[in-house]
Amino acid sequence: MAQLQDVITQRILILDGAMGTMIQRLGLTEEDFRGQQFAHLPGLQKGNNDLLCLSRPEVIADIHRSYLNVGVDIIETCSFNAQRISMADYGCQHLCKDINRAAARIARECADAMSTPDKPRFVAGSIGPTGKTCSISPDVNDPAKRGITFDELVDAYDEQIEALIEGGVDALLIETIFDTLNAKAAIYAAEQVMTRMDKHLPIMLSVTLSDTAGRTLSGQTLDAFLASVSHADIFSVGLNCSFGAAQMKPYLRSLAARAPYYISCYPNAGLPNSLGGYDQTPVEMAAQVKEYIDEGLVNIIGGCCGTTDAYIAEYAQLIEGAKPHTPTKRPGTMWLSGMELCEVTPERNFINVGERCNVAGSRKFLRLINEKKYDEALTIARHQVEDGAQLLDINMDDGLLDTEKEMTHFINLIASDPDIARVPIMVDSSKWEVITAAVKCIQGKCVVNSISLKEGEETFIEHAREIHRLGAAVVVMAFDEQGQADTYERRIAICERAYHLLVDVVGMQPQDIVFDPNILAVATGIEAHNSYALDFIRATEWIRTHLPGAHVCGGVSNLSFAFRGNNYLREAMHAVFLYHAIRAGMDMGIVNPSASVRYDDIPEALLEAIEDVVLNRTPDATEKLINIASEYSKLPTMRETSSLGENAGEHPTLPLEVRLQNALIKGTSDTLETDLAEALTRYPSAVSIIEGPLMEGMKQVGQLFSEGRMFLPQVVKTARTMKQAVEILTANRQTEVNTSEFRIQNTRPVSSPLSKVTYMTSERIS
Ligand code: THG
Repeated sequence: MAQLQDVITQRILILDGAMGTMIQRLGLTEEDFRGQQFAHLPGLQKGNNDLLCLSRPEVIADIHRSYLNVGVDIIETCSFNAQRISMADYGCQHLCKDINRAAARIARECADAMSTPDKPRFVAGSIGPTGKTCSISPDVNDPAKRGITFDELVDAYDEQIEALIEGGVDALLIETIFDTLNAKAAIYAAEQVMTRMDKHLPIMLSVTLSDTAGRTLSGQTLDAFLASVSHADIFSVGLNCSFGAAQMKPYLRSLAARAPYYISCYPNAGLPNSLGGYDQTPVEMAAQVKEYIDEGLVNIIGGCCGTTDAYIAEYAQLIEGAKPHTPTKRPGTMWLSGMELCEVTPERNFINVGERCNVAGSRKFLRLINEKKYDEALTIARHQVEDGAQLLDINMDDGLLDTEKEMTHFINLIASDPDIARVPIMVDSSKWEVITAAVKCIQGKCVVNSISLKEGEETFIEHAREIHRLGAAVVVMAFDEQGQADTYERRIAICERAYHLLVDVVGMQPQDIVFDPNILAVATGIEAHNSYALDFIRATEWIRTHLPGAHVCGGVSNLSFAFRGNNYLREAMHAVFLYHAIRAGMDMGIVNPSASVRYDDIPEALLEAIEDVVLNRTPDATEKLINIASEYSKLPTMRETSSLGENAGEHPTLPLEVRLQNALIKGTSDTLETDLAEALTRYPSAVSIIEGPLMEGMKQVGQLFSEGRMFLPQVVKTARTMKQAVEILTANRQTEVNTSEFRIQNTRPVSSPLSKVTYMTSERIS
C-alpha cells in the first residue's frame, strides 16, 4: 500500500487497456475456453473470459505481459465477472473462489517479474458491477421489485474479494459502476473482508455514466455518487467505459473538481460504430487523453472497451514530466444525496425535512398505507418535494403494520420515481432491523433517524458502526440510560458524550452527525414544560459551539401538540420557534414543507404571546396564549386557501394533446383517466389516440433522452405511464392494441460491459 501511495504522488500512473478486447482478438473457441479441465461443464463457456484464468492461464499472462511491456504501472486481474451472480449465467458459481485466486496470482507473477525499484508494477483486482441492479426494477409493471438484494451482493463480493486478496492483489478496483447501491455493497464487502483478514488495501472506484445527461444508469449525478461513497476510505475515483475520451472530458472535469481522491480515467477507444467495433486509432485517442493531462485532471490513465496494448503504448510519452492531479480538499460540509446532491453548507443554513410520510404523524398517510394505496402515498411524497422539502422523512412505525415490509416497499417505490428520488431519505424508525433494511435499499447518502444511548454505550456503538459502514449519516436523540433529556444540562451532556463516542470510537466524520436535543410540546399547562423550547434553543447553540461539525435537527411540529386543530396557531408557533432556533444554529428541521405562515406576517399581539411561550419569558405565557389562541383559530394558512394538486390551476386550460404529452413526459398518471376519457370523445378510435398524441409524447421523450435532458429512470417512469394509458384505453374500448411499437429509440451508442443492462432496461421500456 505504501508503494502505490508513494508513487502516485510522483507521477501519473498508467493502467492497462481492455482485457476483453485483447481476448476477443485471439478468436478462441468453445474448446479453448473450456480447456481439458472444464470439458464437461454444461452450457456454453465461450465468452466466459474469467474462466480462462483456470483453463488457459498462459493466455491471460500473455495479455498482462503485453501491457506491462508498453509501460503499464497497474494491471487489472481478469476477474470482472467473477462473482457468483454473473457466474451463475455460465453455471460456474462454484468456481468463483478459484478463478479470483488464479486471476490474482497470474497478474501478481507477471507484475513481479517486471517490477524494478524505479518502476514497481501493481495489480488491481477487477470487481465488476454484476449483471443485476439493486436500485432498478427489472419489471416495468412493478417498480418496487428488485432482481437482487444488497445482502446478496455483499455475500457475492465478499467471496470474490477475499480470493483476490489471497491471490495477492495490491488494490481493489470496483469498476464500471452503474448503480451506486451495487457499489456500496462492494465497498461494504471490501471493508468486511479487509477487517477480517487484517489486510488493508486501497479501494479504487470507477463509475460509468450511461447517458449524455451525465447520470449513472440508476439516475445519480456524479456529485450525488460522491456523497454516497463519502463514508468510505477511498483511494481513487474515476470514470470508465461508455464514452470515448472526448465525450468523457466534461464529466471528468467536474469529478476532479469535487472528489477528494486521486482521479482515474479509462475511456473506450472512441464511440462504437454500428457493428459495435471501435474505429478510433491509438494516436487519435492519445491526443484526447493528452488534454486530460494538460488540464491536470488525472492521476491514473488507461483504456476500456476497444483499447489494446497499441493504444496504451502511446501513453508513456504523454505522461513524461507531466504533473499529476492534486486531489481537492474535502470541505467540512455535510453531503447527502438522492439522485442529486444535497449539501448542507453554512450559507445554506436550514434544510427542510418533509414530515408527512409518517404513519404516526399523518392520519392520511397511515390510511393510504393500510389500504395499500401506494400511488397516492407517493403523491404525498411528491408534493412535499414540490413544496420545497430537501429531504424526506419516512416512518412506518405502527403496531399494526409489517413495518419492515412497508418501509422497504415504499423506499423502493420512491427510488423508481425520479421526481421524488431526487432528494435524500431520512429513515425514521425506532426499530433497528427496519433501519438497516431500509438503508440497504437506498443508493443515495441517507440519514438514519435515529439512535440514542437509551440502551447504553455498547448497543449505541455497535449500531453507529453499522450505520457508518452502510454509508449513512445519523440523527442522535438526546436520550440515555436515564431516559429522555428534558433539561438544558442533560441535553448537552448526552450530546457531548455521544459525539465523543461517534468521533473517537466509531470514527464517524463529525459532519455526518446530527443531534436532536428533543423538541417537546410547550404550553401544555404543565409548568415543567415551560422551558422546553428555550432549553432546546440554548442546547442548540451549545452544540454548535462545542461539538464542531455536528448538525442540529428536530421534529418541529411536536412543539405545538397542545394546539391540535388550530393550524394557523401551530404554524405561527413553528415559525417563531424556527426563527430563534435557526439563529442559534439549528440547521435541519422535520417540518411540514407546505406550511406557509411566516414570522414576519404574524400579527404583533400574537407574535408577542408566542415568543413569551417559546422563550419562556413570563410565568403566565401559556395562559395568555391559550386565551388569544381561539381568536386565530379561524385564520387560514396559505395552503388551505389554495387548491393543492399536481398542476393546480394551469392543467385544465392546456389543450388535450399537450396535457397527454405532459403526463407522458413527466410520467404522472393522476390525470390520465379524465384526459383519455375526453380524448375518446374527440378521436375516432383508441388506436388513433395511441398513434396520435401518445406516440407524439413518446417521440418527445426519445428526443429529450437522446439530448441528455432526460435520464433513464425518468424514461422508465414514462414507459409505465404509457402502459397505463394503453391499459385505460383497452379497458374502455376492448380494443386489441399492439404495443410492440412503443420502443424508445435510443440512437446513442452504448458500450459492451454495460450494454447488457442497458439492453435489459430498454427492452422493458418497449
Ligand atoms: N425528532 C426526530 N424525528 C421525529 C420527531 C422528532 N420523527 C417524527 C416526529 N418527531 C416528527 N414528525 C411529525 C410529523 C407530524 C406531526 C408531528 C411530527 C404532526 N402531525 C399532526 C398531528 O399529530 O396533529 C397530524 C395531522 C394529520 O393527521 O394530518 O403534528 O422530534 N428526530
